[in-house]
Amino acid sequence: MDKLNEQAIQMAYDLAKARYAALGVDTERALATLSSISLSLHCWQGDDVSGFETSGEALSGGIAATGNYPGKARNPSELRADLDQAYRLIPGSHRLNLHAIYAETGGKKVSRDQLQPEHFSAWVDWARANHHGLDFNPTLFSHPMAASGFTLSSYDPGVRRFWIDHCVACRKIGAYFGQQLGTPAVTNIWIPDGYKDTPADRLAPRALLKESLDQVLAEPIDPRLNLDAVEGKLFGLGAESYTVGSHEFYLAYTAARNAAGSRLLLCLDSGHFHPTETIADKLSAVMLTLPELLLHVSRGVRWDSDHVVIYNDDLLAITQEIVRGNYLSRIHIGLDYFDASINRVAAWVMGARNTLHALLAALLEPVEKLRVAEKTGDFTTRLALLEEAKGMPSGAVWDYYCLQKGVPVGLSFLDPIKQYEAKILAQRAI
Ligand code: RNT
Ligand code: ZN
Repeated sequence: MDKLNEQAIQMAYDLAKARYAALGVDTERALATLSSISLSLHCWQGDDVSGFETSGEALSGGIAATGNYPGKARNPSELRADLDQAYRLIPGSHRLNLHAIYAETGGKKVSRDQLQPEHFSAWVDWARANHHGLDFNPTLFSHPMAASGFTLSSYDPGVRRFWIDHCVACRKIGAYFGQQLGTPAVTNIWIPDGYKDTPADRLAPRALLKESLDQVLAEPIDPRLNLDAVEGKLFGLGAESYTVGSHEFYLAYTAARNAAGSRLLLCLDSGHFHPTETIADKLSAVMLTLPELLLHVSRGVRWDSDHVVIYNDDLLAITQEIVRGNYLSRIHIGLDYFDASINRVAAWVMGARNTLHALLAALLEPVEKLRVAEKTGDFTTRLALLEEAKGMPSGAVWDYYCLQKGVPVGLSFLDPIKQYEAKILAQRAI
């Protein structure tokens, strides 16, 4: 970045700052808040949800990464190098979200119900050195024990036992992350269980799931080390007619557990509802009762397709709700998509930058003025303010933020990615 551009960015920011000040919005305060937000980047964007298990089962569970862009990470050090490259281009300090299949077992086959903290010690060393908090997920798919399409809700007690033990092992690994890194891990359980066709019994698998979850969560863990979350869903590929772990199931389950004094987060994935249904309106509905939430920010196109998160109205509606509701300290924000048709590092960077930019736009809203207009019944002013906000120069504030944080401004984030692709990714055999 040459001097002239820096000056131009500074000048554009100064003008933007004055425009926002006229609306009663303090850009410096917005930037300070933005700087305190840590997104959890999903490790699985880097290798199409493959993981490093020696058996290397194909991706299952009704999710799919499509595309065959060259250069996917083939081992933990490649994945970490790709992540390092991504984090260098994202302003701020951010977390990493790991899945159990990213364990490093030194070439030894370790059954998922036997996973130990030591199998993640290299991730912890890397996270510590780079100031990333870690989050975690048991992997209840891509495995022979999930071949029937059922895991924690299977009619087979042996299958349930295996997955309960896996989830228990994962909570301990989450606590180890929290203890090693001084920031609690959010350990999120998502199961693929469901039927392709109309079930005769919708209740029995849910009763089994409830029983299994009760066992998984039986042992309390210090919330300063690990926080548990459960993620519902509407349908999966091959589970179009019935999903055991539906949104309502987990909403009721988390509400009941929290009411009984144990902390459990509900996870809302923005791709897990009907295509015209968005999660923005759900936040205020659940945050009155639930203490904390986990978000999986994703983008469904026609179905739960996990496209790269873009700066669109859906994303803005989510970030506006987070900011307007003052939920930043109670909502953990993670990304969740997997696109194998474009450069995978760029996919991480764009999704993260878009999410941060949308959070900034929300932080720059004239919230107080909007509230007054609404409360006094002045809906004309409310509409005018909302429309005005759309044209305000949040991009100039965003550019200045990137400059301040020492990351590329604007499209120049692509240059290092193209160089990395030519130098590193292109050398990897498919
Ligand atoms: C699947 C869920 C889940 C996964 C990851 C890989 O529909 O969204 O969060 O994407 O666990
Ligand atoms: Zn998800």
